[in-house]
Amino acid sequence: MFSKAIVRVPCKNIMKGITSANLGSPDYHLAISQHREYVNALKKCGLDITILEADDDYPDSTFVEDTALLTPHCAIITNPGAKTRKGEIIEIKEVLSGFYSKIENIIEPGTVDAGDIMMVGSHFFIGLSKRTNIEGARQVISILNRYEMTGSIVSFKKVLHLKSGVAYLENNNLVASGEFIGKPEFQKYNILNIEEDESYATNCVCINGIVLIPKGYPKSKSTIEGAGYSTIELDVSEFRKLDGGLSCLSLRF
Ligand code: CIR
Repeated sequence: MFSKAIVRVPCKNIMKGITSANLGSPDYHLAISQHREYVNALKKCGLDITILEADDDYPDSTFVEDTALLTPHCAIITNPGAKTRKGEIIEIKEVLSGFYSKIENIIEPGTVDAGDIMMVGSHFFIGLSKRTNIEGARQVISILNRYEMTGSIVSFKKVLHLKSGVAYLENNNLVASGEFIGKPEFQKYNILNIEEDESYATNCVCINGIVLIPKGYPKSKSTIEGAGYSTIELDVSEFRKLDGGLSCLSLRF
């Protein structure tokens, strides 16, 4: 169960965020209202929310998920792979020190975006990507081992982050699309297959039994509801324009 989340309000410079999507520039005001709805949904899932102020120095700073891996035993502050995002960790570390007595750090030459890390109980799958390198993944695993948790490495080719293509919904259910569906390491889970034309919906988040899903993906909604979950649909069009999605917008713990 999660009881808390940390989010950061999108900043005015959000249109300068990193993107590979060809969907145009995000609208700041729409992003603000979509973010407000996101926070309301987290509250409906029973979470106490810490809302950090917008930070114009970091256009991508609303995607707080990438800055830390939160485990039941420690927080691991990442070293984000993109140069323009590295400074995001400074304030996140301060905020997390109010919640965690054990704080660990990923250090150069290791880089990690926590969007590449999926928690399944006390095991963590770590995707190697343009943002997370092998050295960063090894540092994460060695920290996890010190706290009696485990980690393993997953390689992939097509998406930005591991959790762009796979999401664990608890109870052995795993949402997956594209190259992740056939991965040997995921075959022990009940795979809920997201079709290629709805692959963006793979980035959903299960919070205390409720699944937040992006609005506009009806086949994925019915697949997830068919597995017994209630869902909350949220419009995240402005975050999608920056390759971001539902999981990226919060740190849940
Ligand atoms: C970036 O490229 O870093 C941001 N524009 C999007 C980050 C999305 N984060 C995530 O998937 N965890």
